[in-house]
Amino acid sequence: MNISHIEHIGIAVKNIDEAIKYYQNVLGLKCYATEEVADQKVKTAFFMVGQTKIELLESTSPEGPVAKFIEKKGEGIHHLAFAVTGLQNSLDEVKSKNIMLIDEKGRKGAEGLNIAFLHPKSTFGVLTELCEKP
Ligand code: CMX
Repeated sequence: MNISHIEHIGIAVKNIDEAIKYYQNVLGLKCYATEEVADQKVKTAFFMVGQTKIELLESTSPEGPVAKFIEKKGEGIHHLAFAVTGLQNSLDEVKSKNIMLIDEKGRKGAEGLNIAFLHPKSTFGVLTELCEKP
């Protein structure tokens, strides 16, 4: 596994517009992009902090993973994403170590990254994402 840095921290919110105001007006961070990821049923907003991003996530459907997470656990940190080189090799390695994968192969995520998730039941309760620039 070759992790270079924390690519982003995903935070589940009920209302992304209200949350953006907090990050901008209170923390003084700049929202540099927003994007809807239809596949994941989320609207996202991004803030850069050093080389790490904060990704706000609002569900676009009551059936989406973020809506289900908020229903169960409330708003808060939803996932941790690591930047890797060699996404498929990393997934193969993780699988060989008996960690449960949600995605066996990379797929397109926000900002055009190739992404894959590891199941929180295998990763000490933290939904873990591996990302690679295409
Ligand atoms: N962090 C930690 N635990 C989580 C979790 C999360 N984000 N989401 C779910 N869980 C836990 C639940 O609490 C539950 O635990 P218990 O069995 O102890 O109650 C267990 O995982 C199963 O949860 P569930 O509500 O039954 O949900 P599902 O099994 O249907 O799905 C998961 C869970 C993680 C497989 C699903 O949310 C998933 O595939 N996530 C990956 C995709 C995703 O989250 N996309 C949104 C972000 C997209 C982006 O960043 O672009």
